[in-house]
Amino acid sequence: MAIDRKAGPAGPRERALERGATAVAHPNIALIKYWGKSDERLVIPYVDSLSMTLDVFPTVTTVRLTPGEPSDTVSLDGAPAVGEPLRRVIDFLELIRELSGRIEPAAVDTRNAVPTGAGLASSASGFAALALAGVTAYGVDLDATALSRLARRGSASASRSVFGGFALCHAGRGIGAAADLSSYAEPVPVTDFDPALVIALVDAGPKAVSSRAAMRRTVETSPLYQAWTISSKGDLLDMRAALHRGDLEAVGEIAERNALGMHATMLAARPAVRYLSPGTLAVLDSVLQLRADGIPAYATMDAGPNVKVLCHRAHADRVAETVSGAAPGCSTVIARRGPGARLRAEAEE
Ligand code: 2P0
Repeated sequence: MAIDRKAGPAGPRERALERGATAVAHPNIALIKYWGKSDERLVIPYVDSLSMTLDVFPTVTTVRLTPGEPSDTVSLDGAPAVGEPLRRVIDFLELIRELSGRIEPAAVDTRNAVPTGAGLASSASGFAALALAGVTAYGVDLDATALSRLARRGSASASRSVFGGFALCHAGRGIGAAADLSSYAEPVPVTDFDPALVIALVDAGPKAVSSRAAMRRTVETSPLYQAWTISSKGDLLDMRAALHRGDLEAVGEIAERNALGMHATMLAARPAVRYLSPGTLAVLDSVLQLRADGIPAYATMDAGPNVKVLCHRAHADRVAETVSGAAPGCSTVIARRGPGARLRAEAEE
């Protein structure tokens, strides 16, 4: 919605525009993965995905309009952003400016409590926070669905971080504008399920291949890709039922097979994309050992070597201890389900 730009004394909304807006969002981990786009420009996923938003590693982003400045400025973890990250933020601000009818550039300050680019979903929390801070700073009113759809244009996984708890991102139906309109996330109501997710940081360095490039290569060259998209549909149905029952063993088994299947598609790409390191495999072995010892624990991996282990909260410390001993230098963080993106009150700043 365009805001009123008539001259006159500044109202509360104009004052808010001058101050800017700060939003907080958390990463999410997909239990049913998104991998591959049917439209790269519009960021339309080929498959539905379902995730749990975490209560750790928030991103805090402030967007402030800077009338009179020649261009947008972006600070990422205290340093000026350059190259691809800068371009992605500017392109995203351009979408918000189109919605707002305003043309002023903006200053963006974003801080991640998680290593950027290490397969720990910093783009999910990053674009969810940027979407909310950005629309607020530019005076655009969006409902949660529209905000999720907008966040998707930054990064498909960001559409899910708009919501807390569990969220389902719909793959787009049709092409072009129809696909854009039909691809967004929505909350999945899950009442009696509050597991722990033990994040095993095998290697927090930046990844060798961006997930964007890796998924393109997988879609274009992997003979296993289509088969995985088909099996993923069944996984999603099974996952929804398992979440509804609060059945940790079933949720874990489905999440693990879905993630391993996704990595199989990448390993079959030409050339192969391999995010799983020796440390990853050592952690996976320790998860199997935990299960053999009677502790329900299940692994999922994203576009990086780190492993996220789903387990009962009562077992989280034992699981963390076991997996951190499995690989040299491996550290762990215990997460639970966390909140959706929210604006931060001035008093908190
Ligand atoms: C996911 N991942 O569902 C999957 C599983 C990684 C593996 O979404 O290209 O940063 O910006 O839409 O969202 C990571 O990719 O990719 C991701 P883009 P994104 O969480």
